[in-house]
Amino acid sequence: MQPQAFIFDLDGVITDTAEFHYLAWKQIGAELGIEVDRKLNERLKGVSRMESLERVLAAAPRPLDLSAGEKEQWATQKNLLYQGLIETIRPSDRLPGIDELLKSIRNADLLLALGSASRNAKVVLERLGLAGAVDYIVDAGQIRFGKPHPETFMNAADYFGIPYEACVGVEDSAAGIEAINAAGMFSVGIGSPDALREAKYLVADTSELTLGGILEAYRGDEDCGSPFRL
Ligand code: B16
Ligand code: MG
Repeated sequence: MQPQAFIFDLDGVITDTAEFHYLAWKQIGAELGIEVDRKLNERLKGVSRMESLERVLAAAPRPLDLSAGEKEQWATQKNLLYQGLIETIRPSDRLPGIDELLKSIRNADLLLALGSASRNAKVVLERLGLAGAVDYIVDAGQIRFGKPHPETFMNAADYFGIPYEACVGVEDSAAGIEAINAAGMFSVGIGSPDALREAKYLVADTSELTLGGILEAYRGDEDCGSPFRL
């Protein structure tokens, strides 16, 4: 089978907003007396704002007994910091290789969707000058179960009306790869084998992504059903 659609994550795949999320959580952590390091940050990638806050709070040296209202305030505070950081985003902030990959997907007449957990996804895509580049944007506000649940990716395939196994999902987070695999789609990971060991096809960074490479791996996965790694 040939894939019919690509579903891209945004943060850490199309642009490096993953770093901005990290900086914002690091600052919130500092205010709460919690160290947010890169190891903890790996576990915040791809998961919702509130779930990220819960994971940060779970790393506190002593339990912090915050009310639901206080948690809301910290999450809002983090989002304000994040929104300040993404104001500078412009088209030149698209990650290496992404323009070429999006163009190849278009030229091959395949469908394109954005499957991000971020409620800021639309704004970021607009600032990158890519709002018109995708056929569909999954609305994170409408998703009941965030990644690693497959709903985000299934939502895009259902919108297109195509089978899940005809979709390729592209992700930088362990939660996202788990979600793609759980949907029965072909998972492409960007990052380290340590963090993304479940990816069916793995590259170290976006500059290594090519449509030809992904299609070859997709067909190889169909033929032998075993994971393909670069
Ligand atoms: P927001 P993605 C995710 O985006 C981020 O990876 C994750 O760190 C963030 O907590 C989540 O979006 C929610 O973002 O606070 O902007 O709604 O990687 O799924 O594109
Ligand atoms: Mg991501």
